[in-house]
Amino acid sequence: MNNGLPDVSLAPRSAPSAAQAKAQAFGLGFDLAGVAALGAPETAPAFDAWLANGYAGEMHYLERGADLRRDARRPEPGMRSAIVVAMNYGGTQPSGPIARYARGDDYHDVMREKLDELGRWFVAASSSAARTRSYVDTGPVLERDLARRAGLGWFGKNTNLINPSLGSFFFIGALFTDADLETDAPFEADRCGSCTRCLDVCPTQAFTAPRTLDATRCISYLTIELKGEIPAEFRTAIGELLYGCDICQDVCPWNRKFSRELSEPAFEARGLRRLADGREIARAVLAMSREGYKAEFGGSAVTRAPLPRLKRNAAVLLGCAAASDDLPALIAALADAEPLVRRHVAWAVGRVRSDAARQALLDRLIVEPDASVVEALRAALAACAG
Ligand code: B12
Ligand code: SF4
Ligand code: SF4
Repeated sequence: MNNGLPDVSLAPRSAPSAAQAKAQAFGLGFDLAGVAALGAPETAPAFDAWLANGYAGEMHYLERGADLRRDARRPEPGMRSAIVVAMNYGGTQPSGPIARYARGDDYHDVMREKLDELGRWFVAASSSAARTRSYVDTGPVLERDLARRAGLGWFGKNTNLINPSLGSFFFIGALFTDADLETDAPFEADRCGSCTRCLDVCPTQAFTAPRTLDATRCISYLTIELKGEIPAEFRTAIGELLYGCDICQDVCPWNRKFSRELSEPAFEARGLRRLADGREIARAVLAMSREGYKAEFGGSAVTRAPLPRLKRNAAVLLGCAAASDDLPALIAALADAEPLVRRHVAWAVGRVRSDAARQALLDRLIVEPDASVVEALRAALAACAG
């Protein structure tokens, strides 16, 4: 029927171009932007093999969402392309006890807000109802795969995505849309060459091969994701690290040359996270109340580890330092409410190997109600004597 009006239902639907979407992304403060068509990731078999080898450890959500991760069209049916973005988090900041990515405001919130804004702009600039959805490690998506396909970089041997003009100290995010946008060429080159610095430096030898990480050995996993006991074999390798690990990125020549200054104020380090002295932070954490924890770490990525897990890490850090100056803080923490914390504190006290340390372990042994902590106290006493 022709009533003189244009037939809107048959009019071609128009959406912003890929170039306009990327320009908008840069305007919002993203450092890199590219477009990829959604589909089955080429690296899905590598992901499957990784799961089958048990390298995900306790990160069961990866296994649960595996089927969705195997095809980027599955998390939200009808979506067709993704504007993939990256945001620098300041690789020139000195390395320290808290990994760089977790020192400022939580990147999920910061990036999500910007991506949602990009989404609102995209919908408003489309001629008919368009759908978008933001992801920043907030859905079952293989983000590094998507980012490589959008041309943002290559998979380094340390598994991080590296961009030739930014290095690897950046976050990845994506805005899925139901529009067919012009795609960028995938990043095909491997610029690692014969370098193996990251593989050689890893303190826990967590790489089973180039580009394959056994997360259950990785300090990032051990200090953030692992809920229970840090296995004894890894404790001394953790050294000065309290939360996360940047070591295999610090040594990367691409980061040494191309890391950028922090430009996003939200990622600037706050409070204790500004400190370079791991022992000072660890002592403060060990003495922290729930309220203190919320005030100090609320709104940051550190809250991925609840307070007892963070105290466990603090005990391991102080145990690695094995300094008698830290003994008062450790002795106070032998009375912590959580057996998990007390077990790790007992280990740390044992590492100090002094008469005062031995006496503190004996004093606690008399009153300790938990059998698992009693066992840890006895092992620590044996270490003290040895
Ligand atoms: C689980 C997870 C972890 C785990 C496991 C990491 C790992 N390497 O597997 C742990 C807790 C250890 C971790 C640590 C870190 N993480 Co993390 N993590 C994730 C998460 C949620 C899923 C990653 C995953 O699926 N792992 C399974 C493996 C198989 O996949 P993959 O690591 O992505 O590897 C892909 C490629 O390398 C390739 N591949 C793998 N093997 C092979 C082999 C060959 C031969 C080839 C060609 C390709 C290939 O295929 C894989 C699948 O696409 C992503 C967010 C997301 N939704 O994707 C963030 C993410 C990967 N993490 C990130 C960050 C920042 C970190 C840390 C730097 C934090 C820190 N400072 O402590 C460290 C880095 C440690 C490291 N060397 O990777 C960023 C990485 C940004 C970047 N530039 O790459 C992401 C993308 C989060 C984000 N939105 O920004 N992380
Ligand atoms: S993040 Fe640290 S522990 Fe994990 S693979 Fe890299 S160097 Fe090893
Ligand atoms: S350190 Fe060397 S091998 Fe490792 S990711 Fe960087 S360039 Fe690649």
